[in-house]
Amino acid sequence: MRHPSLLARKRYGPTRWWVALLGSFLMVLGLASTAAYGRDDDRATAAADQVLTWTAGDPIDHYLSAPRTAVAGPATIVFENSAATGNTTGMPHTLTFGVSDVEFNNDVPLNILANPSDSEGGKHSVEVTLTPGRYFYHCTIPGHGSMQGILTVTEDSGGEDTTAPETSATVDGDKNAGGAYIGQATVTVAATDAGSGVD
Ligand SMILES: [Cu+2]
Repeated sequence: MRHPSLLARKRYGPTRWWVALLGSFLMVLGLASTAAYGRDDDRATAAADQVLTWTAGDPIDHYLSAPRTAVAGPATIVFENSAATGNTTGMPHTLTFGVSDVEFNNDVPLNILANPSDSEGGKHSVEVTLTPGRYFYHCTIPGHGSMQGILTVTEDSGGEDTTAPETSATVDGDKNAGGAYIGQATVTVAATDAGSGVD
């Protein structure tokens, strides 16, 4: 976890000088904050690790579980129709993505047939690349027409950090009766960002 904080401590002479310098410090701080936005490599990698799992069992009118949403990019699709997911009858099912309806994404020709006694024990994994939009999936076994649903895929934001860092600037020194600093004053600026840290 990156947890840097920008901490600057400087001493300046005449009051009017450090006021100008404080301004330039805050400008630099602002630029650094902007640089801290943008893609976070750790989270971009995490998106490639997404695993989407469908399960099926004895019912012929619905999957036992199915994801509703996913993030665009690489994904591992797991379809399990096994004794472990409650299949006691040996009923086969498919997880099939539609590729012919213009209303939906047609770029992933997924078609997995699984049953508890197949070579994989009913649990299959396939690597795919999803694009933003909606995928229609269904089971193609005759009589299983109600086994269907929609997977909605959203744009990968890349873990973009849209929250600005928290910044502060404090002045420390002796003041006169009018509140103006006398002689030297110390300016401390700091910035923290709980999300991506501060560069
Ligand atoms: Cu089925």
